[in-house]
Order: sequence, then structure tokens, then C-alpha cells
Amino acid sequence: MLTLVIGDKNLSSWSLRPWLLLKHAQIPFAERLIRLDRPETKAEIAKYSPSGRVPCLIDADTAIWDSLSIAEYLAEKFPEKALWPADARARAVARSVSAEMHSGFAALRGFWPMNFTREGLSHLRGGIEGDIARIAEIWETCRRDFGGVGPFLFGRFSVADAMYAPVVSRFQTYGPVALPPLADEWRRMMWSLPAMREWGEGAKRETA
Ligand SMILES: N[C@@H](CCC(=O)N[C@@H](CS)C(=O)NCC(=O)O)C(=O)O
Repeated sequence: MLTLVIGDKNLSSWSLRPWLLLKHAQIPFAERLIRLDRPETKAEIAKYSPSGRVPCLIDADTAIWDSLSIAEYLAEKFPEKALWPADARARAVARSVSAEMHSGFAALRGFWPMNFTREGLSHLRGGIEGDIARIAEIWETCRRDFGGVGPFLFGRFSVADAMYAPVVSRFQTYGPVALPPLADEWRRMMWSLPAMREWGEGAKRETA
């Protein structure tokens, strides 16, 4: 049985990504949640994750840390789940936008940190507009060029959808953010996805 070590559901955007991937793809796993920003956090994470960060996936005696490498591991271990698009060109673009999310959008991540249960006003500042414009372009063009008739960025659910899931939460709780039509349709679909709802319920219980 796989175990996914994660941080708070309300706050840990990196944890949401592989959790959503496992959940939506219906891959069985156990969850080990470590509360962040507590005196014992560092020592607890260190029991599992060599990097001292979550998420970390444990498969028997192997630890796989870092959200994107967990996604790659799952895609290889469960080829029948087709976690990357089958078409080589679509797959290359899906990998590119996933890596772009993983390494970029510092302003958005810094000024609008994920807070799943947040409510209230927020401001566009520090370059967030530029990050939002690029994300809107990614969502719109992926769906236009590769979405076909499916509701996900590349038609069928893929790693790319999971990588951008925390941004859906940010746009919901700090927004409203105006998006082009296909991007907005995807954002709304993702926000109501059963796995996203389940994560949100967990976040609510944590903050209650
Ligand atoms: N690049 C890593 C980032 C992981 C990361 O920064 N995780 C944060 C929580 S979201 C963490 O573990 N922080 C450690 C701490 O708060 O002590 C990934 O993609 O998984």
C-alpha cells in the first residue's frame, strides 16, 4: 500500500497535487498528515522525507519526494491510469506546463499562498497580474489545442490538472479572477471535482 505524507490540507499546495492525482485516479493509498508550523513539524517530516519537505510518497522501502517526481513515479507505476496524455506532442506540452507550474509563478505563490478556506478581500500586487495572465493563457490554449471534448486541460485527466489544482483554489479564495471561456470552464469544473471537494472538507475540519 502506498502512503502519501502531506501537510495541512488548508495550506499545503504542494501536497494537494499528488493527493488529487491519487484520489481522482482511484489509486488506493494511505494518508499521513503532518501539521505544518508546529514545534514537532521538522522532526515528524524528517521521519519520512529526505528533503525535509512534504509531499513524500512511501512505496515499501522507497521514499519519493517532491510533487513532480511523485507524479512521474505514479505515471510509471500505474500505466493503465494514463496520467500523462497518450499523444507525444500533447504529452510534451503537458510536461512543459507542469514544469512551468513547479518552477514558476513566484509572485502568485508568494502573495496569494493557498488557503483553501480563506474568505475576504484581496489585492493584485507584486506581479501577480503577469502570473495570472500566463496561467490563463496556459489553461485556455491547452484546452483549445489538446482538450478535445474532454473537460480537462488535455481532455482526459492528467498530471497537468493536478499541478494547477492549487491555483484553482487561489483564484476562488482570493478572486474573482477574470478568465477566458475555456479556462474559466476548466476552473469551475475543477473546483467542483469530488476529489477537490473532499480535500476542502478536510481543510474545513482542520480550521474548525
Ligand atoms: N518543490 C517541493 C516543495 C515542497 C514544499 O515546499 N513543501 C512545504 C509544504 S507545502 C514543506 O514541506 N514545508 C516544510 C515545513 O513547513 O516545515 C515539491 O514540489 O514538493
